[in-house]
Amino acid sequence: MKFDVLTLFPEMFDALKTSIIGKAVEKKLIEINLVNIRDFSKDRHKKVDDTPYGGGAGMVMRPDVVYRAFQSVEDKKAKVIYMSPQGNTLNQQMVETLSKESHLIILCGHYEGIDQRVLDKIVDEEISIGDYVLTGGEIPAMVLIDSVSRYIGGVLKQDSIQEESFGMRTS
Ligand code: 4FM
Repeated sequence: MKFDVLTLFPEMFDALKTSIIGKAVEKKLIEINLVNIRDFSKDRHKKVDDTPYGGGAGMVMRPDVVYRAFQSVEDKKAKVIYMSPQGNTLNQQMVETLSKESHLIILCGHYEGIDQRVLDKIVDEEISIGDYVLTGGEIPAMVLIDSVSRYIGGVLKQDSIQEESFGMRTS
């Protein structure tokens, strides 16, 4: 399984280097490629935010910058996921379904969100980790990577997936 993560804060994902996910990367069972959206700003000041198209309060991430970051990893076979409180709430069934994909591209939003025009163009599925608002999609992306990776063969020691689900209803 390959994960490409489009983010303004790639350093946050250092947390995944420890523990079981770090081991899975070392063993090449999963691959996590971090793409810094800011690298795709053409502005001299590396600006990535803008006032919303059509008006409104706050700032959104610029669609052109997000789109160029996406194009750097674009793959027709990949599923593109946007982490947002407006998405479908993640559950174990969705995690299991996503683990059958070969390539996930995860977009992490900041500010008041991402310009809707680029979301409409590139995103296949909007997913939330719960009904609360965070400052960014990075922690949700880590939750998604961690939960999905447990289903990849060899990541957990044998039988753990079922055993650890004993106390929980997954259907
Ligand atoms: C906040 C993204 C506002 C977009 C965020 C907007 C979140 C969540 C989350 C930050 N992501 N589950 N809850 N992201 O709060 O997934 Cl507009």
